[in-house]
Amino acid sequence: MIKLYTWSTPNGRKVSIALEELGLSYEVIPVNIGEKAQFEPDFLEISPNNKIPAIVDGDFALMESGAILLYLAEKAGLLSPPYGTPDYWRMMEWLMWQMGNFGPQLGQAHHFLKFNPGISEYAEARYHTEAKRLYRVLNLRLENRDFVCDEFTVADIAIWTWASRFEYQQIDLDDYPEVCRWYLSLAERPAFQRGYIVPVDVGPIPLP
Ligand SMILES: N[C@@H](CCC(=O)N[C@@H](CS)C(=O)NCC(=O)O)C(=O)O
Repeated sequence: MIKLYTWSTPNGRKVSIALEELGLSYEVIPVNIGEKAQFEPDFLEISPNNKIPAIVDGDFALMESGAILLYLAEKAGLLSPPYGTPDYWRMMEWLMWQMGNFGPQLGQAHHFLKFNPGISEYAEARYHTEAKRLYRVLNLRLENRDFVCDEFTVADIAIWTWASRFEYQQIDLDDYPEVCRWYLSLAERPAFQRGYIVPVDVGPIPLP
């Protein structure tokens, strides 16, 4: 059974939602990052960068949500096009877009806009502007598409969990109609609803 070390955050939920979508059985080990549990020596053995999520499958430990999503998709043989095909690299492109942009930049928006308002007008404007730019990029990509790639993949899961914090980012999803449609359609999936409340049920999925 896969052990999932996680907390109720966008990066953590990527993995619980993927596990639910893939139908893999897993055991949850909550790592309360608000109480600094990510710095405990036992957890650092599994996740040397002191961040959730991480998994342990047998005696194999893996950190970094993007790597974990690819590992799980490969293990289950689902949510990823065949390795090496153009579709595979398209999925990888959007997964890397999330890991390098629609995650780190939105995380900065959370830091300045939601948790530390008034500390830096410059940083608030910078990350809000960047958040809006990223939503415009995603909106364009989703025109005439049900999913970020031609089929539903782990890239959708990775991007969706960050979009679910639209309120923190001061983003009005109605300004991005294609994103809004895609977001709502995924929010209806039972696996998203089950994975969203792991490890702590903090209430329903936010809806615009
Ligand atoms: N690139 C990493 C980022 C993971 C990450 O930032 N995790 C946050 C929660 S979403 C965390 O554990 N923060 C605790 C800390 O920074 O001490 C991934 O995608 O897994």
